[in-house]
Amino acid sequence: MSSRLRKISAEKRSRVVLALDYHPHGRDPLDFWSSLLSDVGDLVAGVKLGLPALLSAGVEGVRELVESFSGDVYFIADFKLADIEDIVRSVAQRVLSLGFDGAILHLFPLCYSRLSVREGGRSLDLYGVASMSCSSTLMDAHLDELLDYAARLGLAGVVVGANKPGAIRRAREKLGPQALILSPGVGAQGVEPGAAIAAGADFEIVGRAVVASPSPRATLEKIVKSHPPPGW
Ligand code: O7M
Repeated sequence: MSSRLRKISAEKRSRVVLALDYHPHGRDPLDFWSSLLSDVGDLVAGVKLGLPALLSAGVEGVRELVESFSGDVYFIADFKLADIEDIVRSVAQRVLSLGFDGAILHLFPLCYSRLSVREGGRSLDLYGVASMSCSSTLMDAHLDELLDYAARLGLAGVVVGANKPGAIRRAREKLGPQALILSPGVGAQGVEPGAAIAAGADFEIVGRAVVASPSPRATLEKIVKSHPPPGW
């Protein structure tokens, strides 16, 4: 359960998590993402940074971006962690020290028993990948097991591809109203904005449709309008 993500989402009336993976060739990535967030930060509840951001902006660049905007943006580290519990916990701990609010891990290793990550008064929200937006039949064949595992671990939520409305509905059925469902695949991967929310997701993760758009703000405004306002 993430009260901070819900709170920011309610204040901004946005169900968008912006994925910052892409930056135009020849543009300094940190510069580009900073000016993009200055322009559209009021329209996004969360920002997701993964290996593409880490490899192009470096750890200090990522720290700077998070520090600059974390006042009213919820930051999720998407390194899709998949390892033994000690390693996942130690990476997650460093992710929390970088200022992130949440982190994404893979569930399929089934290696974890207790993963609470805290520092000072802060704790890291963890999200498990339950179903991907590619046609991964292996994971989808084990959807119920992955969802049961996410529930046993008491995760804040799960990631389920926006192109898989049946899996979104199943995740909601099994995890209940408190778990957050984040759905990628909207825009560049072909799913219409609003489709995942209509199936029961809480947030749509959008990357290139906004970040590579000639008018990111107008594109985001359209996406935000396609969603029912958050009811929390
Ligand atoms: O909107 P896009 O296609 O430019 O970006 C989609 C983002 O969502 C990108 O950051 C991917 O890593 C991520 N994503 C998927 O596209 N599919 C998945 O199944 C899972 C993710 C994801 O975010 O996993 C945590």
